[in-house]
Amino acid sequence: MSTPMSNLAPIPELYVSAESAQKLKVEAGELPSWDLTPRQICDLELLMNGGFYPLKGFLGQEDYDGVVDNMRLADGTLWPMPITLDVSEEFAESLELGQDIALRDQEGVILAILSVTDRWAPDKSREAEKVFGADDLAHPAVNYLHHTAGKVYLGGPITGIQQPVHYDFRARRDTPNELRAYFRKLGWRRIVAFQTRNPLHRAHQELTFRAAREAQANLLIHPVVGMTKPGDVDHFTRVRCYEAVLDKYPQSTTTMSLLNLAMRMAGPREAVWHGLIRRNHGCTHFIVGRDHAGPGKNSAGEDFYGPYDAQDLFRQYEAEIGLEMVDFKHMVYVQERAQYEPADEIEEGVTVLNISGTELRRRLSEGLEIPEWFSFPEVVKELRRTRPPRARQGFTVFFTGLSGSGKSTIANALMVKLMEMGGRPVTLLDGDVVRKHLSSELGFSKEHRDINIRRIGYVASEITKNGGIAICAPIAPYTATRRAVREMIEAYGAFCEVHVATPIEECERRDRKGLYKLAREGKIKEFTGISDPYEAPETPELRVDTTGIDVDNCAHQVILKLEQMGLIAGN
Ligand code: PPS
Repeated sequence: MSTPMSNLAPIPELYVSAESAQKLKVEAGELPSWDLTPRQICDLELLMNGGFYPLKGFLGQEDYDGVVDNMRLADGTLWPMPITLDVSEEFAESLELGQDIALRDQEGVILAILSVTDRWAPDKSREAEKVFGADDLAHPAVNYLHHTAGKVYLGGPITGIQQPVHYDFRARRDTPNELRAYFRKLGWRRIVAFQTRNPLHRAHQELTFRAAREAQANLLIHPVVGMTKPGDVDHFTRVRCYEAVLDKYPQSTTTMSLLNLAMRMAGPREAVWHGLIRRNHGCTHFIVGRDHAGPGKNSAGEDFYGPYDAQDLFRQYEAEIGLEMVDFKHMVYVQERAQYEPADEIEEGVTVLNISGTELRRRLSEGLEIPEWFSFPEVVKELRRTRPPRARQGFTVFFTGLSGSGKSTIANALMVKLMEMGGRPVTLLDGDVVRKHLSSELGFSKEHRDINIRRIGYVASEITKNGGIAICAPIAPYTATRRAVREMIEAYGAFCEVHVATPIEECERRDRKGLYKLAREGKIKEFTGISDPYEAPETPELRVDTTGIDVDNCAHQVILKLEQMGLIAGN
C-alpha cells in the first residue's frame, strides 16, 4: 500500500531522462501507435507528472475492478476514479499482451510508451452504476462512457517521454513538483487548494478568504482547464477572469495555477479524487463546497447527488487522502450587512440575495445588469466579451422542405433583409450552391444526403461560432440528421428551423426546374417526395406555406420569428 508523500518532498514522475527520451522516441516510431483522445491526453499528463500518484500507468483489470467496486487499487490504496485507456475493438485485437505501444497526441507527437499488460471489455453499465451512481445518460461521464469511449480498455505501466504541449497560459501551468518547489521556496507550509470550473464571483472570493483564514493557510486557486462540464464557460475566458480576480487577493498569500484535469463530474468520488490530486500538488487543505463536481439533474429531473454527499465521503477518507477538508456551505449575500455569509448561519428576517448560474446566463444573453455585489466589473466585462447579448451573437436559420417549395427564394429574400439591417455578416448556403461547391461528388442516397447536410451543418456552426448569420436552404429530408445539425449549432448560438411546408401538389404544379416531370417518368431516381422520403419536422421554430403567399411576406414572418427569439433587435 502506498503512503502519502510528505507535502513538499518531490513526488515520483513517470518521465525518463531527456537523453533516454530522445532515444526512446526514435525507437517508438516503429511501434503500433494509438492517437490519444483529448480526455486521454489530460489523464496521461497527470499520470506522467505525478498528479495521479501512486498510479504508474493506465489501470489494469484487477486495479480497475477494485477501483470500481470499492475505490481501492488491488494493493488496497485509496483511488476513486478509473483511469483507463479506452480503444476501439479493431485496435485492441491487433495487439499482443506484453507489447509496447506509442501514445501520440493529436498531431502525432509521441508522448509516452504503454506496455500493455491487460486488455478487457468492461461492463460499462456496472462502471456507470458504481462510479457515477446511475447508468443514466443525463450524466455527462456516463454519456461519454457509452457514446464516446472505446469498447475495450488497455492497461499497463507508462514510460513518459514528454509533456503534452500547451500554447496557452504557459506561465500559469505547473506540475506537482513545480508547485511543491514554489511552496518550498516561499516557505509556505500550509496550503489550502480551491478547485473550480467556473468564473470566480464575489461569493467564491469570500469563501476562499474564509477558508484560508480558517485553515491558517496560504491559498492556491487551482482551476481546471482540461475538460469540465459540457456547456461551461470556456477556459480561455475563465482564465482571463481569474487573472482579473487574482489582483483582489493579497499577493503574498495567494497564488493561482492551472490544472489540466479532465473532470468526470462524479460528485462525492470526484471530491476524493480531487483531494488526492491536490495532495500530490503539495497542498495540505482542500475546500469542498456545496454540490462539489455536481453533474446537474438526472433524466428524472432530480439531482444525482445530495448537496453535501461529497463532504460526507471526503470526511470518511480524510486521513487516507492525507489532506484536511475545509467544508463550506452555500454562501449568499446579506443585503442589510452588505456581505457574504454561509446560508445556514443566517437568521430569519434578513434579505438574502443570490443569482444562480442560470440567471447569470440569462442576464448575459439579454444584456441585463449584473450587480456589483454579485461579481467584479472586470469579470463581468470578460464574460460579456465572450457571450455578447443574443442580438449580437451568431445564429443559423435552417430552411427545410421539398424541391420547389420556395426555400431558396425565401432564403434569398431573408438574406437581403438581414444585410439591409447590417451588424453581422450573412452567408447563404443554398442547396444547389452547396452541391456545386462543397458536395459536388455526392448523389442523393440517404448516406450522401446525410453527408451533405452534415457538411452544411459544420460550415453553419463555424459561421455561428464566429458571430455571423448562416442561412441554409437544403431539402434535408431526415429528422435525425437535422437534429444532429441543430446540436452542432446550438453549441455556439441559436438555431431557427423553418419548415417550408408547401404541399407536394403545389411544388409539382410549379415544377420550376422540370425535375418532377423527369422524376415521374422515372428518369431521376430517389427524388424527394416522389420516390424518396421526406420526414416533415414536428416542432420547427416556424412553418410557412408559400401557396398563395408572396415571398416577401414569408421572409417577413422569419424576421418576426428572429425578433421574437431575441436574435435581432426590434425596431
Ligand atoms: S439534400 O437531400 O438536402 O441533400 O438535397 P439538396 O442538396 O438540398 O438538393 C438540392 C437540389 O438537388 C436537385 N435534385 C434533387 N432533389 C431531390 N431528390 C433528387 N433525387 C434530386 N436530384 C436533383 C433539386 O433541384 C434540389 O434543389 P431544390 O432547391 O430543393 O429544388
